[in-house]
Amino acid sequence: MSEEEEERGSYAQALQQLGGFPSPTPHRPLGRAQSSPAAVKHLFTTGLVYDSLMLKHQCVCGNAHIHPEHAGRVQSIWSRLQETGLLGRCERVRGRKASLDEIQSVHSEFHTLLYGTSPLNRHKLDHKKLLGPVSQKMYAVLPCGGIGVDSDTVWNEMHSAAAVRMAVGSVIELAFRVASGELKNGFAVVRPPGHHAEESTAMGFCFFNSVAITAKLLQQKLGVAKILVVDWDIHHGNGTQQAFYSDPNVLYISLHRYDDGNFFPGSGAPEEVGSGAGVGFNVNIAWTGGVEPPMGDVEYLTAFRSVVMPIAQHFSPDVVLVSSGFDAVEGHLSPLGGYNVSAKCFGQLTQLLMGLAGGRIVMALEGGHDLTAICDASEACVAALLGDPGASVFQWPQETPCPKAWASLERVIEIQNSHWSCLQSSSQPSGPRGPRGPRGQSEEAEAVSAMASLSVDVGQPGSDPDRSEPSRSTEEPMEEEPVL
Ligand code: Q9C
Ligand code: ZN
Repeated sequence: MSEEEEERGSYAQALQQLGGFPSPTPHRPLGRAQSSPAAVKHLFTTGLVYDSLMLKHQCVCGNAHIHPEHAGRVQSIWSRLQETGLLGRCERVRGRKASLDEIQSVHSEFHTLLYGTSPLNRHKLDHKKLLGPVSQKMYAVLPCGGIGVDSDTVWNEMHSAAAVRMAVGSVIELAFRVASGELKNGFAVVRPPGHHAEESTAMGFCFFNSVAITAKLLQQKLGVAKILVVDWDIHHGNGTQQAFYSDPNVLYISLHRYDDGNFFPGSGAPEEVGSGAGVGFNVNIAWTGGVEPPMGDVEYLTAFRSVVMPIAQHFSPDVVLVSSGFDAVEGHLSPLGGYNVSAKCFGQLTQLLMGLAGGRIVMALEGGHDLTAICDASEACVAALLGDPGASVFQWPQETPCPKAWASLERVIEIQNSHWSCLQSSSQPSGPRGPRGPRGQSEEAEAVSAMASLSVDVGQPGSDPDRSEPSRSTEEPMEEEPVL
């Protein structure tokens, strides 16, 4: 069977297995169960996907030290999940290479062919589509001796196409199984990352936008109505924002280091709220103010409490996709990071998101290169997905965010509260505001009221006929209690 035939076959099989959305009960993949009745037991648990084909995307210079997005990243994470016993408690999902058609749900045909084909399979394609040796036209020779779009975004003419398609297809497979109710949730250990990849641009380690492609296919093939994409990689996901900028059915919420546009990739201003029907469905929590002090757990948890969760609950998604970069985790220094979020905090953020969409959450690795940090964070997130309470039952932080974080949050609230009535106006004069935090309550009472503020005014799923539309501040009265 040719590669393309193989893909069509597995895709048809996937569609057959998945049926409609949402599935009322978890179900098993019929094809596989029929062909080997005594074999695998499929459990309604966390799915994990990983394939060693992704290891082959490597600069031909052979020096992993000068290319931080290297194969050891996913290898280390996979080993950690094995060693800790987490892998054994999960369902392993088989990855596959995304088809060129699937990739074109987000990317242009030329971009798809340029990065989705290798010299060995390119001859099978219509020659009118590719004009001459693309490598000479599109890639630069790098100082290291390899080739690539830039020193970050390296290309291996023999192996990269298969690897980047495997990364995309792995996220698709996992997400379809979660969206259809076959799996509880999932984590994709994939590389290269994708959230910087735009329709026709590869950049920042990224060629194909796995999460954006997956969201498009969930819409087109499974009819998923509302998708939330949370992007907590330290960099703004310019490609994902672009893919859904005018789409009110995909809410993109990114938390990223912005520094007034001076941090890579430079996009992600809080004023970028979407266009047309999509106005209000793009939320940029754009940290500004450098790294003195660095943003950390308190800042990220406060952002979730005051912005991410209220908007997400109001939106009431059917599926949550997480662009799960771990380069905000402590251990990543400027210029590739600079923040101090703990691995455990990402487990807590995962717990919070699991309260959305009936728990249908699929996380896909994006950036992060400190091996200890990305292993610790992946472990914390997978443990959370499995429902491990551990010592980490979720608790809101007692401290208050640093002044620069406070200012960044006030800015996004000020901009987004005309679209989301669940956001509190931060400029109203009632009560003490600012970095000293809310009211003068005891720590315990504060934690309780913070939890309560999350469940207030978000409505029950299905109870609000207008819930997927951003509301106008003029339509509803201001809230009396400050959220921050
Ligand atoms: N001279 C991810 O984390 N570095 N990508 C730019 C500019 C780009 C990070 C340096 C870092 C990209 C997925
Ligand atoms: Zn990043």
